[in-house]
Amino acid sequence: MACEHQTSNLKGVNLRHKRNSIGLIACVTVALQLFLGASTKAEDGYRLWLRYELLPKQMIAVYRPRVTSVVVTGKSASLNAIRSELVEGCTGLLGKPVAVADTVVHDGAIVVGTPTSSSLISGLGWQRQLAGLGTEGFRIRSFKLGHHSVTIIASNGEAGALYGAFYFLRLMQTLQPIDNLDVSEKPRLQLRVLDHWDNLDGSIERGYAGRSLWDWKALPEKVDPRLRDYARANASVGINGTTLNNVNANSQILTPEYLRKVAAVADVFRPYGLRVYLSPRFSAPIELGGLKTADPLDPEVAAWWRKKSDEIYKMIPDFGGFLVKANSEGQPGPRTYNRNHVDGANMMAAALAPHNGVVIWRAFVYDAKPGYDRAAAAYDNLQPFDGQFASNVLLQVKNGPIDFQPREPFHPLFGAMPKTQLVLEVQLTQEYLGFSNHLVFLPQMWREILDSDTYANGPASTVRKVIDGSLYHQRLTGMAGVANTGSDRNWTGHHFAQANWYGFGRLAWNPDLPSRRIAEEWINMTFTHDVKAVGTINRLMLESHEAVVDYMTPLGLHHIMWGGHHYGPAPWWNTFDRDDWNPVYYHRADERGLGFDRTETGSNAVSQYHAPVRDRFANLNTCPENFLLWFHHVPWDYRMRSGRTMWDELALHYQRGVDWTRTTRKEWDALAGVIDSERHAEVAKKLAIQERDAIWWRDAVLLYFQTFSKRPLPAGVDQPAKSLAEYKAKSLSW
Ligand code: GCV
Repeated sequence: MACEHQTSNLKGVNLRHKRNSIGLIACVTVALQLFLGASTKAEDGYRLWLRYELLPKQMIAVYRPRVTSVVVTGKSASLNAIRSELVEGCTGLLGKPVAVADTVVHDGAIVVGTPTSSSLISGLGWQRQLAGLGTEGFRIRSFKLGHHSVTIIASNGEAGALYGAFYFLRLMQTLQPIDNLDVSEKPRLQLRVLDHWDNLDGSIERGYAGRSLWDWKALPEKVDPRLRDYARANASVGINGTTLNNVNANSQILTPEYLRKVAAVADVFRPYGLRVYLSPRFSAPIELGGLKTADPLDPEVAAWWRKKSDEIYKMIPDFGGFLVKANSEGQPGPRTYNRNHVDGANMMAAALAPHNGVVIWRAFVYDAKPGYDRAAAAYDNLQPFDGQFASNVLLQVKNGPIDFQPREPFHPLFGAMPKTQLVLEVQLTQEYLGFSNHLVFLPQMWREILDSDTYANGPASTVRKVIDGSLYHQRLTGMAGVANTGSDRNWTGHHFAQANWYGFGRLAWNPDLPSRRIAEEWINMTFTHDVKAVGTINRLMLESHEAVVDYMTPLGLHHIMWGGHHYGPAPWWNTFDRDDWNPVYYHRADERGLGFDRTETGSNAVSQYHAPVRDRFANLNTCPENFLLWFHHVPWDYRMRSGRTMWDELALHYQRGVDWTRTTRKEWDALAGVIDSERHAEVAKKLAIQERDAIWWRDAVLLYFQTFSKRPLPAGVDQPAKSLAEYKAKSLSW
């Protein structure tokens, strides 16, 4: 095994090793692992980033004197969770049992709790500081308590204390100093929610990692112990909510039978600060209540929702609220009854308000009208209602105006509804990005959105500032992610897809975090501390998004996937009744050129953006090339900034994407020996699929567009492996 490497450190603990010392560490590590029985643990990915494997020897020597006991007084379920997490984590990382104590008798105690749970903490006089951090924020300090050097992790809430405990563990997992701590943290967004598109029959819409984690048949009698690990993982990154069922909802979820099941799940999640939300079907008053209508202005309907909310809160006192998809893709909604979105959302909000619940209303609404641009639809449908939603309604807006494409410009609703509480919705599950077969690190893409400047209040009015309340000072803030988890042993299908779950939580906690830092943390916690390997993997992760865009939809192309399942290319697709479900609607290829004209000469959807973004996008000469075909119909011979024609540039992007998959496979192969063989082999298999798919994408798309461009492939682009007819004949399999 070639272990010549330095051990990674994120901040400054110097850990340079020579080959010999690493050899020694490896031996000691193996011996200790055998001693601890750690070697029996399969590296199947189940433990996610909470593996708590033995740290490098030098760090153990540094940390051990500072971590001798865990002092968590009190007996609530959350305090028990904190205690057991710290004991398990510290013992695993440091290779020596860490004692549980009631009080501080030695140096190195880790004292955790709230002023209510711990007299040690209430005696510190930190009331003012803790009050400023809220119940989810925490303070961590290296402290002299009497004669003893200890670490205090304190919060005004047990959830905050738990987050602090995970923060402290992460410091060790990522080899940071823990000897002089003075940390104050609080989440920047209030609602940090995973949305599961899980159906009651156990299937998952757009799920690529097995079946639903919620076994509705077995619940509430039998609760899968795995749910506790799900909650731990979420708490470790600060996720505080989970919507259990698909937004394409089934009314049954609101029956007493199912609510008992939901309550059983909520009981497991509660100690980890994870609140449960549900997606109700708007027509439930008809389906469950036997009413003739679900008209939101009908007093009987409103009364039904009030009663239902009361019933829910009796069973689940900390229930989060409703996530609603209404009048979208066939779902019923207020417009079914000639009412509007505000009527629907506010009626439900009134039912939840007495219990402090919220309504999260989705802005993913688009109509099927002739000549209509889907990219303009959500804005047209929702923007006029700015300022009219009740104070416990949030409007959840996808990152881009179409639908979780590999790359989209930011959604024009960000910055267009200053009097509405907007939540950013991103998709962890890779519906349009190669399912759980392709390595793509999504925080890189989400950063792009968060950093996009809307210019709503002049320069520096970024999407991040719209959602975190710094631009409009809204009461409620949030970020939601469509979950990528399932019953697969490794949770997400692809080991690297775990990083998207991790990264979502980290960004929802702090939307300013650089994606490089998120990746670096995750790699250290999940794979290795080897500096060289961390560097390589980090680079591959950061490059991955651009690579996927290159081989799927470069230069602003979008929605050219195979119809229905969305895996693989089908730019020729034109058979759906609805125009806006057909790829040909989006790319508009013809003899003249390629792309959707969204300027004044076309749909003018670009006008929904503020100046100067609007002007930059609208002008062919200033439009960023990565959005060129999103906003413009561009001649095949149009000169790009590189001096090449658009056609040549397009083809070279596809080739570049393929090349990336090839070099990535080689680089990953070279990490054999640094990464455990089990996960190494599994990732290698996925990378082989990714290369196969990238080639397929390049060939199928270029062959098809070539029927319009009538130009040869430029030098440097491989000749297609099959004919266009063959690519059209059957979809890429996954
Ligand atoms: C849950 C896209 C997906 C649908 C999904 C929808 C949504 O259209 O293809 O599966 O439905 O988005 O976000 O509601």
